[in-house]
Amino acid sequence: MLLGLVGKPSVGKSTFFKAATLADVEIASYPFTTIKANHGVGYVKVDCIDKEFNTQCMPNHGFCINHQRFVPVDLMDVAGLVPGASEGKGLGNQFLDELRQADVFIYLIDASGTTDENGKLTKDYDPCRDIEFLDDELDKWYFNLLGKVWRTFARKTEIEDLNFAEAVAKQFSGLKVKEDDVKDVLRKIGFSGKPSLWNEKQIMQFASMLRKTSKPMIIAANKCDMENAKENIEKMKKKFPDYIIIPCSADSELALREASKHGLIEYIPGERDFAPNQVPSRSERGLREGVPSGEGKINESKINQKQQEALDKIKKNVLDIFGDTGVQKILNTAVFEILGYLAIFPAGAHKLADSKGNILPDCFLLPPGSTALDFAYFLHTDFGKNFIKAIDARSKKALGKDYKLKNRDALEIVTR
Ligand SMILES: Nc1nc2c(ncn2[C@@H]2O[C@H](COP(=O)(O)OP(=O)(O)OP(=O)(O)O)[C@@H](O)[C@H]2O)c(=O)[nH]1
Ligand SMILES: [Mg+2]
Repeated sequence: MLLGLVGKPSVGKSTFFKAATLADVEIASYPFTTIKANHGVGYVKVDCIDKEFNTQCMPNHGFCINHQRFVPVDLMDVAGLVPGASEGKGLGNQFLDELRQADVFIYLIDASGTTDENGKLTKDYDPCRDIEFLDDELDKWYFNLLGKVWRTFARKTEIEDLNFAEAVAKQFSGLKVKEDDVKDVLRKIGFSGKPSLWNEKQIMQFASMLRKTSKPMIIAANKCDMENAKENIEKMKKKFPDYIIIPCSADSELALREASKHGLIEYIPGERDFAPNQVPSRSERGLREGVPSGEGKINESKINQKQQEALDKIKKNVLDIFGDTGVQKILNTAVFEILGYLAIFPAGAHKLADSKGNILPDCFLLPPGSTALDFAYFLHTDFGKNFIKAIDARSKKALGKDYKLKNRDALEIVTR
């Protein structure tokens, strides 16, 4: 699964990417800092099932803190997109081709209204305009890809009497267009007449709807830590009631994750608070080292005053107002709510460890509608071919091949 970050220059795409992946990427306040795409691994957060089984998991991939399991997902950060990109403005939109395989787009918007449409510093810019032009440029990107081959392609499907939806899905499989998506779009637009005879406006409408279906999106209303952001977010929500808009401060999340990485604080991504990570007080150290202390407890925080002030600001301007920094919520909403993926734990009905003794080593993300048999095939083709039943590790009940998986299922696959 691939999550693609798109947005105009200087909105914080690379900051979001870095906060989510902790990869070393360039971040700067001037437009077009990123030219070459960044690829990395971020994580979605799942309530780990280890707690229910009274144990501690040992993940092969990702990690688990306080029974919160962080499952890897691929993220991509690309160059900034400006209005007129389809006509070659800015860096054009060719770089979007790298995002053809994206399953979902995260639109980064500068909710503070302090960057103009080209990513330059300004005042009182209306962020709603960014949503409009991004939609427009992405539609044009699809239109250009479809339009180039449309007449020849459509005529061929008509002459050869092919199933149109299937043919479209095949032709544009590089865009992750699925047959059901095409059917859905065709039903909604209800054009009569042969597709080879559609006019430009009709092809554009089709391209736009196909884009929205095959690349659903979520809006990260970034820089929510800044003045005016809250008002602007309300405005965006009012103007685009059908869009999922989540306030976000990528910069704050980055600061928290880095502080946590360096042992300054204890912070679990997505939480509404963090705690100072204190070195043992002198009295504790004294006791441990067998030296009588005689002193009261002295808290020696590792955090210096400047760091403390920055953390206080994050708490006051972001966490206390919005509940979290938004980064983790955006990744989770994209994967579990928009795409409807399911987190599934392979687990023996009577043994949670694998052959090496690792407890609940895996948690996999499966597409919506997956069945027990799909899960078996996902694990190994031989498991699929030789499938007898699945066993629910919680209830120990047997489940047939058509059993529809539920989020956080723990299953053993029994084979012949
Ligand atoms: N206040 C605030 N500033 C932020 C936030 N996120 C990013 N920034 C700042 O915005 C500027 C641009 O950030 P980048 O991450 O480089 O933006 P980008 O979208 O990747 O920009 P391009 O690569 O040029 O397209 C930097 O100065 C960041 O520090 C945030 O949540 N709050
Ligand atoms: Mg960048």
